[in-house]
Amino acid sequence: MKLHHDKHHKAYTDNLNKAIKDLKAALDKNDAKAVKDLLPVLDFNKGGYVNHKMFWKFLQPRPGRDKEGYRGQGGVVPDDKSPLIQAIKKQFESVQKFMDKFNEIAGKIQGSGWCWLVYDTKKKALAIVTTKDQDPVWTVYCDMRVLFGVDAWEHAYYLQYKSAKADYFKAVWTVTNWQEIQRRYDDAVAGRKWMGKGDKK
Ligand code: MN3
Repeated sequence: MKLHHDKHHKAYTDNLNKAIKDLKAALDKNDAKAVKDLLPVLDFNKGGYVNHKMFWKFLQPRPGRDKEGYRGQGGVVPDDKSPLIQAIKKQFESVQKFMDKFNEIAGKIQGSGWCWLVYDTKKKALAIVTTKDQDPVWTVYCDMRVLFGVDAWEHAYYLQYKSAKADYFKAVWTVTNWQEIQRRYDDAVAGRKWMGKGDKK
């Protein structure tokens, strides 16, 4: 996870900054071809940047102190008083069944992509959706607000889990930051806007 953050996330950030700089230069020079070539690069790295920025907030150390001395609320599911948990139970029967369904859908992603728990603002319901590569949810599903998501790129799990993708998805739930999902759910249901569509600063 640390390598994932330090190396891959830094690459998206650096590449995004470079693409913005190059695009500005190409626009200054009126170089239409360069602008056209840079737009997908910009999109990809922008998606990688925002998706990962959310992803780190979705994870937290477990309550017991870990190797590096961190302690958090990772994996601690809120109690039944939580409106989020009530919504999950209403729709998926139990938290476990929800997690199983999420892992099942995530496991079906072919190649690179992300699996997301979202709030459908039209249907006023939860949903599990996937996006490919680094596409952010709101560029594909404009009525959906992101509550939680898991990086299903191979670089997210190969170091620790090799090809055991299913084990990685299961392990994510042991460090999931449910408080963050709850906060996002409350904001989405109340219709409170976030900065930059998908993420709150
Ligand atoms: Mn990644």
